[in-house]
Order: sequence, then structure tokens, then C-alpha cells
Amino acid sequence: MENVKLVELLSKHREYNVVGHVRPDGDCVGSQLAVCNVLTAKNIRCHIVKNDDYGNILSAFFDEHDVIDCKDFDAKLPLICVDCSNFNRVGNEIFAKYETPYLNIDHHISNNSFAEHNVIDPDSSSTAQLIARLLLGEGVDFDKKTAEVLYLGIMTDSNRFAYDTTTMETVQIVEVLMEKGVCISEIYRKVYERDSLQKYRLLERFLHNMAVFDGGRCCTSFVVDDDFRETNAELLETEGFVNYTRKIDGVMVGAFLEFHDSYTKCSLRSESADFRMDLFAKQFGGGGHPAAAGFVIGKQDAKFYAKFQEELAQHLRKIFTD
Ligand SMILES: [Mn+2]
Repeated sequence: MENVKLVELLSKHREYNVVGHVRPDGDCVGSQLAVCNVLTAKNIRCHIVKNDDYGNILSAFFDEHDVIDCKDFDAKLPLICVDCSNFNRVGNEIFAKYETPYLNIDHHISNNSFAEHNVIDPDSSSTAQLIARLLLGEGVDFDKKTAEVLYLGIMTDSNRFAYDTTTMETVQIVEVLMEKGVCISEIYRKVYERDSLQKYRLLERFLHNMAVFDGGRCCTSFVVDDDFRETNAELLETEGFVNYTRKIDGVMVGAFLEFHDSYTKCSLRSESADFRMDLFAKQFGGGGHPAAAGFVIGKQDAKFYAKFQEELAQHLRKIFTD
């Protein structure tokens, strides 16, 4: 990554909009909140633009932050995007109103540098880790609240430090965040031990639909819109479901699909970065990381699911013969 001065970039203007991707996760929310906290501490105004539902769990991290709905935001303000591999990940309303965002901070290998200034590091386990590294490297002092939201991003995107994206740097940064007052068990409970019963009802259906194929190397599952309606689960409550597809012994690639009435969403995970889930997702207009990627396409039917499974198996076979 080229030598960037994050604080210098953030100090160029007196007011900003900050946004993450739709279907927000812990990294996207933690990164937005961290950037906002740093700006606020410098007396720079900052609005988080709400482009999607944050869900019960992530909402608990917002506190007194200035969040404005996507429909009422001022598109004349410079825009900071965090954790977005593509500009269209910010959602249609924002995407339609901005030509070029001011700043793009991200860690996806598939990021196409869509902003005026781009701070991208695919070697970082999370966008939050990248922000933390830059702040610490530039000698910026930040408070416990900022440390907590940075930890939220690091913990969730590294899958609780289980992914091989977790490096010495990840752990060293966590050490500094703890010095600033972060209580690891408290954030863990706030994120992972507040499940709803509805989530488990949806999970039952997901587990029921699990299929292993291609000699045990691939696993997929899915839920449909009726499953959400009948269980009352929130959309964001499928967070983490895809990991089950990859955890079965022998499975190398896993996928989780959501068949909605107006779109289809797919999450992909692989045992190793060599399996290039980002490239597989790219065929469907998506992207992500080598071992964790995804895409969203239009409404699909059962025929698509069978074809998708075949293509996933083929992708893997191709990697072994190359
Ligand atoms: Mn991320």
C-alpha cells in the first residue's frame, strides 16, 4: 500500500457524509463509527448516511451519532466510503447522487479504486484494522469508544480471529485497543450472545437445506423469502450462516444463497485463499476476498440453484487442474 496520511485526507474538509455497504456488518459499522469519532474529535462535522437497516445488534453501537436517512442526505458534502469493494455497494440512493466519492477506505482485493482518494489494503483483515493501523501510525490519540468500534470491526471480519487473515499486526493492534480500555468479553457478548429465537428457527431451515456434493468438497444451502416471513427473522440474522457450509470435514468451498422475491444474494467461503472466491463471485458481478466473497443478482429459481452448484464444483476442479 502506498504511503497515505489518513488524517491529512480527513482534514481537507469541514463536513462529511460517511457511508458503508448495504447489508451492514460489524466491520462496516465499526469503521464508519471510528471515522466519525475521529472527525468529531477534530471538530469536523460528520453524518452517517443510513442506507439500510442496521439490525438490533449493530444498532447498539451507534450511541448519540448523527445518522441521517438516505433519502434526506446532502449530496453536496464530500463522501467517505468504508468497507465497500465497489461504489454501488453503498446502495442505489447514494450511488445515484454522487459522481465520485471523496475517499474510499477498504480492504477488499476486488476494490476498483472508485474515489478521488483510495486507501486500500487487501492484506488487512478488516477495514477497521486498516483504519486503526493508520491512526496509530500517524500518532492520533483516540478514546475508548473509538477503540471499541475498531475492535468490533476487527473481531467480526476475522471471524473472531479464526480466519487466516488474522496476522501479528491484528493481534498487536488488539493489544493497543485493550490498553485504551476495550473489554473483549463485553464486545463479544454484545455481538454474539444476543441471538433471537427467530434466528434459530431460520437456522433450522438453513441446516435442513444443506447439501454436500462433488465428492464432499462443496457444500451449499439456502433460505427463501417465505422462511424469513414464517420465522420472523431479520435479514441481518443470517450473518454467519455461510460458515456452517465450510465447517464440515472435507468441504473446501461453501455457499449460502438467499432467494428473495426481488433478488438473490450469495455468500461464498473457502478453506483456502487459493480457491479464489472473489474471482468466482466476479462472474456474477460480485467480489470480495480470496476466501470470502459474495454477489447479489436478480430473482432466480430452482434451476439456477442446480446450475450454480455445478459451476461452483467446476470452479474448484479448474483450480486443481491449473
Ligand atoms: Mn470488511
